Formats: sequence, C-alpha cells, structure tokens
Amino acid sequence: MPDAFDPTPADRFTFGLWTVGNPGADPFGGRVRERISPVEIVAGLAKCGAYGVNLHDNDLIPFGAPAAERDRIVKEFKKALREHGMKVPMATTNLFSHAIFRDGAFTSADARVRAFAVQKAMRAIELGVELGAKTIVFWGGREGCETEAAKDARDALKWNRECMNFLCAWSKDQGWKLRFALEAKPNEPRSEIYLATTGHMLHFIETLDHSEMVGVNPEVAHENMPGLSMVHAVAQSMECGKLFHIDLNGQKIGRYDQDLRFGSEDLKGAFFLVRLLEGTGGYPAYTGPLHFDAHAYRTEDVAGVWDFARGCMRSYKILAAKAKAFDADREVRQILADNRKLGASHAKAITRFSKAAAMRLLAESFDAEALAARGHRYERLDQIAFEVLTGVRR
Ligand code: GCO
Ligand code: MN
Ligand code: MN
Repeated sequence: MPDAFDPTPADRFTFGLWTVGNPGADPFGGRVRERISPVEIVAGLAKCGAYGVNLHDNDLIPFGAPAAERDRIVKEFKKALREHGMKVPMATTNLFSHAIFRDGAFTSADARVRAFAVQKAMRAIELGVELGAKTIVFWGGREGCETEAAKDARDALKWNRECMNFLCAWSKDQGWKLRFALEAKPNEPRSEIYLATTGHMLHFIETLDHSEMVGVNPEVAHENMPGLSMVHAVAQSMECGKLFHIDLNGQKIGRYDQDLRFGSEDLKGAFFLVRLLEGTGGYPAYTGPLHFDAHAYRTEDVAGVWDFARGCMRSYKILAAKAKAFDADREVRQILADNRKLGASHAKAITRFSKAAAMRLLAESFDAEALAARGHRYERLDQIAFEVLTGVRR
C-alpha cells in the first residue's frame, strides 16, 4: 500500500549504476545474481520513484570500447533516460579497476599513468556533460600505499593537486559550469589512502587553483569505518559551503566498507544526519541530490535489490519526518532554548577582538564553581530523540 513515505522524483533520490547493479561478488566469492543492465536499472529506479541515476564511465561503457560502440551505448542509454524521465546529476571516473592503476591514478609514481588517468577523467567528464551531469565526483580508490617506503606522501599530494588543477582549468576552458566533489576514504582497497577523511579533503581543496569549483562528497561508511562522525564531517562541509554531493549508506564501525542500505546501521547517526540535511534543527537545508552509494546484501536475488532500493529511500523519508517531529517538540525546543539563554549577556564578549574587549575580558571575574554546577539536560534530550525514533513519542 502506498503511503507518505513512498519516494517520488521530487525527493531527489539517486543511485549509482554500480550500486543497484552490484551482483554481489566479494573478495571471497563470485557474483550471486545476474547483473542488471543499465537500461533495466533506469526503468527499475524510475518505477521505485527515484529522481536519477549516476555512473562511472565504465559502468556504462566497457574500458577501451571503440568510439562507435561508445556512441551506440550512450544513445540507447539516453533513450531509456528520456522514456523514464530519469536524470544523471552526477558522473565519475573509474580510476581503480584496471591494473594500470595498481599504484594509483593521480598519485601513481609513473607520470605516464598520471597522464592517462587525467585523459580518462576528461573522457568521463565529457560523457557526464553529454548526459546532463552537473557534478563530477572523484574517488581516488587506488591513491594510496601499502608501504611508506614507496613514495613520499608530499609527492603524492603534489601530483594529485596537479591533476585536479589541470582538470579544473580544462573544464572551465570548455565553458562548462561543473562542480567537482572529492570523496575521502581512509583505506580499502589500499592499506592507506591519501586524504583519508572529509576534513583532509576540505584542506586540500583550499590549495587548488580553482578551489571555488571543488567541494566534497562525504560518505557515511567512509567516515564511520574509522569511527568518525559523519554528522560532523557533513556539518563542517555545509558550514563552509562545500557539500556538493553526498553518499548515503550504512556501516558498522571498524569493519570493511560495507555500503549497507541507508538507515540499516547506526539509527541515531542516520537520524541526526538527515536532521542536518533537512535543516529542521536550524540552518538552511541541503538541496542537492540525495545519492545512495550502497548495495543489497549478498543474500539477495534481483527482487531483493529493489527491496533494498525502496528501503534506502523510505528510510530517509521516515527519518526526515522524525527529524521534523523532534524539532517541533515543545520540550526539545525548551531545553535547547534554555541552554542557549545561559550567559546571553556574555555572547558578545569574545565574538570580536579589540584591545578594549581584551581588557574587559581580563578584568572579568568568573564564578567557575557556580558555572560548573549546572547540568544541561542532554540525557533527557537524547531520550526524547530515542522515543521519537521508536514511535513511542509523536
Ligand atoms: C567505494 C566508493 C565508491 C565511490 C564511487 C564514486 O568505497 O567503493 O564509495 O563507491 O563512491 O566510485 O566515485
Ligand atoms: Mn563506500
Ligand atoms: Mn562512495
């Protein structure tokens, strides 16, 4: 039975061809289900209520395919997009599968490989533009090392920067208004991956020639693998205007990159992430595509893949409704307002430096014991979040 949580294109949900199309292979076993073709994925996602589909160059066009084959595949794919009213908001480059990238793409010690990687990215960007993509994601899966003896990380950073600068300048020269989004991951498939977190990426971006066109694509799994907070990574990205894209999924802390159905792990983490994106707790909402970089359990057949896809989208909408309820809750508002009111008289004391402000501050005397005595009622606040989430409190 359809209900208020059934997705529609207005919800801006997207999936990758590589996510729904994942046939369940892992390092210990081959595929367990048929690969769903790109055209079938477009039709299936449209039926589920998604807005669009994203892709790596080689999800659609086999590596090294001749121009005529490429054009035929793209034509057929565009026809399917038109027929089903589906968009391609983001495109990316596979810079990790082929053996040529065994020591990295933009950070390979071999300059010929770096040049090839940039050329491959240019072709993938051309494909993205042809399909209407506005955002280009860069995930450097092989940009790392197993041993620090291999290369100086400063060389790797420099080579990576050169490649990004080249691609930004080329894209501008083509007259495209694209945005590039860099995706961090701490490890897997390399032992160590350079620029391991969204925070690392945010700093790296500021060292680029055209930093204004480059932002981040944080992923739940990649922040949670090492036990970091996705909510904080996204909040920092939003605060500096750099949340250009997002990869939603589920992950248990400390495991391999699981890419599980959104909301299936760390329910509270998912809830506070959705609350942040929806802006119910304050600040403007994120308005870009809501992309699921996840795949169905290996136990599933093709029917299970569509259960998985619907599940991701429904869970997001359910959490969005819960976020709205939480922030409309009178007791929640009261507790948050009471905390904000504390010391309102001092709010301006340190917002701007002046010699006079410094003198005034040095002359103040604070009653540390009295200030330390008050509790903040966060236990109550968190319990309300739990009760809202579990449906006990409406
Ligand atoms: C992973 C990554 C990828 C990227 C994708 C888009 O861990 O495998 O998350 O799925 O998101 O390559 O660039
Ligand atoms: Mn991942
Ligand atoms: Mn990802």
